[in-house]
Amino acid sequence: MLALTHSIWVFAVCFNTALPDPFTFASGAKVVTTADWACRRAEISTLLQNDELGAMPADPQSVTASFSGNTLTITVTDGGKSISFAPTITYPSTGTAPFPAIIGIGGISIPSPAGVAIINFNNNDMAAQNDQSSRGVGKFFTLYGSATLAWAWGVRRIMDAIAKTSAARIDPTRVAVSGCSRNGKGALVAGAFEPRIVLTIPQESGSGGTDTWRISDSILHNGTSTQTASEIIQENVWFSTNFNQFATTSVNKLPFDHHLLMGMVAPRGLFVIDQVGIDWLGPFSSYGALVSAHTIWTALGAPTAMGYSQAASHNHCSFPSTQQTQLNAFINKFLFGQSTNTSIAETAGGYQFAVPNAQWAPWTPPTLVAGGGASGTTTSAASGTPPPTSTAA
Ligand code: MCU
Repeated sequence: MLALTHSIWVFAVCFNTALPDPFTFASGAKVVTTADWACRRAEISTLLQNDELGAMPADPQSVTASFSGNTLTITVTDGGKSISFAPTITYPSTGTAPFPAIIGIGGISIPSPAGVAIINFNNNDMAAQNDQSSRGVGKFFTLYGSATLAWAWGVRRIMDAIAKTSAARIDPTRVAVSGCSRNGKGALVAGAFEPRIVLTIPQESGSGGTDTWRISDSILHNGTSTQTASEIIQENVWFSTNFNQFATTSVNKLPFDHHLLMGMVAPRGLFVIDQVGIDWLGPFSSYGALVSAHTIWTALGAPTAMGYSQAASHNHCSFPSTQQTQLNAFINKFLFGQSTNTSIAETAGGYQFAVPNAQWAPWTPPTLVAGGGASGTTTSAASGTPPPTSTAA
C-alpha cells in the first residue's frame, strides 16, 4: 500500500467512469415519483443479486431465538434443515432498556457510543472469507446454495430475533450496522438489503464496498495501485461467481455500480467513514461513488440522511478522533431521535477532489413527486426514516 499524494487527485480521468443513472429504469423510462423510485430500487436489487451478490433467499419457514448470559441464540429452519448461530450482546453502562444497538459485522471498529448496545455478529462463521477456498464454507450454505448475501441474511435473522426476544432488551426500531474493511463491504450490503436497519456505517470498505468498480478501474489504468473487480474475484469469495464474467471482461457492462448499492439504503441513514491515506482502498473511487449516490438522497428529499467523511491518513480501521463528532451526529439522530447536524461531506481536512462530479454522475437528479405509482410507497422521505414494518429486501 502506498501513501497518497495530492498529485493522484488531479490526473485526467479518461477511462469510462460515467456511472449508470439512478433515475432511469433499464427500459429507458424515467423515475419521476417516489413510487417509481421504490420500483427502481427493486430493479437495482434484482440486478445486484443476479450479477454480483447472489440471491437473497425469501424469509425462512421459521426463526426462533432464546436469550441467556448475553448470548442471543438464533435457530433458523428452512427446507427441512436448521442452523443455529449466537451473536453476543455487550450492553452499555448507561441508558435504559430497550436499548438502541449496532450490529457489528465481525465486531465494530468505531468507538461504542454511550447508551448503545453492540451485537457482535461472527460473520465468518456464517460465510468464510479466507481466500478462494472459502466458497460455500459456512452455516449459510447448509440452508442455501448461493454465496455472498450470507452476512446480510444473517443480519436479517438477527433483526427477526431481536423483534421477538424482549429478554434481549434491544429496540428493533433503533438498530444500526457497522463493520470495517472487508466487513464494511458486508455492512453496506446488509444495510442495503435489510430495510429495518435505520443507520448503516461502512468504514474503510474500499473496493466492493463504497468504491465503484468503474472508477477503481480508471484509477488503476492511470497507474495507481488500487483494488479492482478483476483482482478482488481472485482474492476472495465476497461476490457471486456470476460477477466473474463482468470482472474479467468489463465492469462497464454492469447495469449498476456501487453508488446504486448505496442508494438502496436511501432515505434511511448512511454514514460512510473513509480515509485518503491508503491507495488500495480507492478513496478517489469511493468519493466519486459518494457524490453520485448522494443525488438519490437529495431526490428523495433527505439529503442530510447520507453523509461521508474521508479523514487524513491513519492505520487501517483505527478510528481517528477527528471523526468522532460526525459519528456522534449520526448516532444521536438515528438511534436517539435527536435533531443533529448530519450535513457532512468532507475529505481530508476539507480537501476537495479536482474532478467534476459530472464526470461520474452525468444525470440531473429529479425532485421526486410523492406517491404517484400503482405500488405506492411507505417511505418517509423527508425524515429519512424507513418503513417501520416492511421486511422486504
Ligand atoms: C478493504 O477490505 C479488504 C480489501 O478488499 C482486501 O484486498 C484486503 O486484503 O483486505 C482488506 C481488509 O479487509 O482488511 C482488513
